[in-house]
Amino acid sequence: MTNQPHNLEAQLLELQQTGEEAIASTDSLERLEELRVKYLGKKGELGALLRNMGRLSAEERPKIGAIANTVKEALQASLDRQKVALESAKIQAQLEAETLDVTMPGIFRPQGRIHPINGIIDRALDIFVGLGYTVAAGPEMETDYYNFEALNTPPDHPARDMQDTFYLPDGNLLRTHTSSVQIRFMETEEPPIRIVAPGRVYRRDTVDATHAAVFHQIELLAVDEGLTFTDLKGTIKEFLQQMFGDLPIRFRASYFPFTEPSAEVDLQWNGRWLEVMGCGMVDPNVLKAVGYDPEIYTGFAAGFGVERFAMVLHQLDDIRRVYASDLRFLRQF
Ligand code: 2U9
Repeated sequence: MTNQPHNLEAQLLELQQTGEEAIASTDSLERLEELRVKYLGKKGELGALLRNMGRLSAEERPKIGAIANTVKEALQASLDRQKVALESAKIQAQLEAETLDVTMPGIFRPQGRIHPINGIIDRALDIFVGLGYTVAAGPEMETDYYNFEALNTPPDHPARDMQDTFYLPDGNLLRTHTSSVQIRFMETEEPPIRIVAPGRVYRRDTVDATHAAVFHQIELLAVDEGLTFTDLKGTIKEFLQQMFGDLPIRFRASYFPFTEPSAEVDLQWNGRWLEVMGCGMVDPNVLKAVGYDPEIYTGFAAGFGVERFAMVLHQLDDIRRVYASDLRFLRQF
């Protein structure tokens, strides 16, 4: 009989007890809110019990009303307590999860280094950029035209031999020098030009301690009105001084199909003359091939092998070691 005072009082006290137990054992703030609605909400259990109060006698009503108030306050107090407890547990868990244990060992990240070949390329390009040159690049697979024909290299020249050049099945080839880059550049640009072309080149050499089938070259080219062999010598002297220090150099007459006159450059290193570069005035036929008028323009060019520079500067006796990926060796640079 729900409308009897003692019964209602007992029901209120029971509601308080089960409510307090349920609230104390909640483990989430969402569940706690559900319990608040269940007990104290508009359509909650406490409200449902109190709707029966109208049937009570005038003297019973304030007594039950007072009990209902204490039940409501007790449940609200438990909800508040549990809310504070759950919120602080949540913050505590978050703090623990985000704690940084400074005594843990660190993560090992091996330190990278610039490869000795790239180190030389970087230094050389820096020097030429300082002299006003722009860096140019082009494809490693080339046509016969860009690698040989435009460079005044006659069809019977030994460099064109199957023994010396890697030909591809489609008739193209792997460039044997970066000069093809300069030809492509001159085809689209007008003088004055100052460019430096670094890159991989391929030769069908016998591989030994000082020769590789793939190596790196840097070539420079300047074309302008009135350039002379003196400009070439001055440029090379400045470059070699910045690269190796102030050592004696000498120019020896030589021959290349794409330069005339041509020279090789020797550097006195530890008392011995070492050949370090080739150079010359751009052959008028090369200028003609790209549509420059050789009566107006002259040019100078030079080239060197990066591996050879690396061997001299780092005192290496076998170039194959820089490509062997042996970190004990590479870490020395
Ligand atoms: C154009 C015209 C001329 C580039 C030059 C050399 C001389 C030279 C070698 C050095 C050692 C290649 O790495 S190596 O084997 N190079 O001796 N190179 S003149 O002459 C050019 C380049 C581009 C249009």
